[in-house]
Amino acid sequence: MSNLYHQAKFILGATALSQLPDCSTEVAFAGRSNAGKSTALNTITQQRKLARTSKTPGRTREINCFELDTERYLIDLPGYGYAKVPEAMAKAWQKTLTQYLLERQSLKAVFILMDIRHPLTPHDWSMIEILPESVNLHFVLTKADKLSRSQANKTLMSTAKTLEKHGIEATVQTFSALSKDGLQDVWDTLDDYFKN
Ligand SMILES: Nc1nc2c(ncn2[C@@H]2O[C@H](COP(=O)(O)OP(=O)(O)OP(=O)(O)O)[C@@H](O)[C@H]2O)c(=O)[nH]1
Ligand SMILES: [Mg+2]
Repeated sequence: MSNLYHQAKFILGATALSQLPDCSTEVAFAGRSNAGKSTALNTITQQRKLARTSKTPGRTREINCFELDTERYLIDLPGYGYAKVPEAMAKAWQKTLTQYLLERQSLKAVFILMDIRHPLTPHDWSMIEILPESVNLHFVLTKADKLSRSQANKTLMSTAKTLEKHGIEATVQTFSALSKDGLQDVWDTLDDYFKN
């Protein structure tokens, strides 16, 4: 079903929940600043310039909405935990994000992207704690190319174990935008969420 993702189109960058158009199913990409959310979206949609990426953390400031078709959206969320964002702005953003996660009716799943070298930071835990049980959770360990395959697998196992220990129901995978490792897993997972 990768064709569905290839046809993704940017529709708008929202600063408030009320600006987001209605759809029936959406999957949001969340994670720390610089985790690779926008890059992953570009890889998944096979469009190099769909979502803006940057070496500077804090690039994505709005809830960016990409339409696959009129009923299905992919959402690129601004990263959390970027120290250089002024406190007032970080607080305002936290409020919008919380509201989005709790109130967005069409939100089927959240992908939490984490740099494989820094999994499950305190900011990630705060995010996990906000999520209502009705929303599915899928973890993507990004930049897997930065580690050897065996190191990457080790982190995959330990992350899954830690989540299980905390009673968090979620799936976990590794991913690299560079090598495309894990791309098919992302497509398969999205297909499942968008199926019904
Ligand atoms: N080596 C490697 N670098 C990556 C990968 N994915 C992303 N990067 C790099 O990580 C940096 C951040 O990527 P972005 O996609 O802009 O990160 P983001 O999570 O959208 O960041 P914010 O918008 O600030 O929240 C960029 O320099 C990317 O080139 C990957 O799979 N491998
Ligand atoms: Mg981004």
